Amino acid sequence: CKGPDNLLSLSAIACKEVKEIEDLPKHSIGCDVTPDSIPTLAFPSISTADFQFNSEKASDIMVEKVEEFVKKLGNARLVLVDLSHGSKILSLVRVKAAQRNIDSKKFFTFVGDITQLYSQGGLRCNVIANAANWRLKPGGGGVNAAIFSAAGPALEVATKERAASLVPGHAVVVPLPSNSPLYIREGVSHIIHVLGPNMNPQRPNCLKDDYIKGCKILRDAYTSLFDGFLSVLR
Ligand code: AR6
Repeated sequence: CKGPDNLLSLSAIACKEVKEIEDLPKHSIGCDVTPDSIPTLAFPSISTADFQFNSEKASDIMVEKVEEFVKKLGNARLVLVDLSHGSKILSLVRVKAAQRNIDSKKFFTFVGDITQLYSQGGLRCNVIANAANWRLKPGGGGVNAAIFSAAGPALEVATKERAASLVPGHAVVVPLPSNSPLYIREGVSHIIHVLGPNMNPQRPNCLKDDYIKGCKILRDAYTSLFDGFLSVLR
């Protein structure tokens, strides 16, 4: 913190800020201080809102899969995103990731809209995941509606070129055309659509509380999502 006298108070303030950032707990919100160039996958919690999958079970599976994949990431990182500070899934995952000593530079949580991570949150993510529906159609609410709406018609066209539909437990990587607002504004180059298990009787392929099948499908969904991200890195 040494420097010319006239800069002393400024550098003291800067040092205090750095200290406060260093003091942030692991897996806390606001870890947006790392450089923009790090390849990053931002993903929502698959199946835990509209698809009504149990959050405790989902957080166990997510953290288990994150632990498996962080070893394969090189300098890349994974970020779990949700809209609110009160998010139950974010709290559960933070605790479980810390218990397993997962490197908080490689995996952390972030509060924000997944379609505005750079413009509103300062967090650059070149790949974002979508909790999709089996038809790979826009709308329907949740993160799917937000991503299709923010990406514009270019995403629907690009998605159709890659796949007509998705089976639960699978993901499809879609390169985002450079004229998409999400590419231009947020720097997103790929969307990975993932279809998780559904426990909501109002939605297709409901598993009717069969958590044996459901847990397997959710594991497969995260494997397929993270494999998709690794394929983008290659
Ligand atoms: N940014 C960040 N996180 C979000 C956003 C957003 N804009 N919107 C929702 N979340 P959901 P699912 C969080 O319901 O349970 C759709 O209708 C949300 O708080 O989007 O897999 C599709 O068409 C939750 O933590 O996905 C499918 O039919 C997480 O994203 C169905 O929902 C996932 O919530 C998929 O249901």
